[in-house]
Amino acid sequence: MTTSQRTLSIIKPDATRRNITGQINQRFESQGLRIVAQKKIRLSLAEAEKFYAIHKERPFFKDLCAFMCSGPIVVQVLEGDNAVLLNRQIMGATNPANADEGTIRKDFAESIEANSVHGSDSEESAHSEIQLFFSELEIVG
Ligand code: IDP
Ligand code: MG
Repeated sequence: MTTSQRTLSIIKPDATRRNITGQINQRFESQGLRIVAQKKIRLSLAEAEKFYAIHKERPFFKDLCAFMCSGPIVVQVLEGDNAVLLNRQIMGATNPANADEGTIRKDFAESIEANSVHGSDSEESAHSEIQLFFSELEIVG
């Protein structure tokens, strides 16, 4: 059974810096995800801390938030069948050393922190993460 879903994706500062947002978007589009909202923004430290609040006790939290503010990011809503899981597969494992061949993180990530993309990990987090960045009027399916 297939279910159309939406998920939040972020192209992180390491990727915008290297001018590879188009190459990353090509991975989504060629594998069945549609970009139904997209904008380039720069996060404040407070916004990065809010977005990654779930990780606030982790040792890498401070560095991660500083990294996410270090340059522009592209936030986007991806839509398609099983979009949450499909996007996680297209992204690959958090640590590029463990990522499968042909995934975005395997091919583009610089490190476990600067790993080029974020993708929601469940339908619930997709819903709240999309609301954090987009109004319904900005999402055009
Ligand atoms: P995910 O992005 O694959 O869902 P999470 O465990 O949710 O991975 O971690 C969020 C982000 O925090 C990762 O994408 C990565 O940028 C960073 N991160 C995760 N683990 C580490 C680590 O051990 N060292 C440094 N940064 C990390
Ligand atoms: Mg995560």
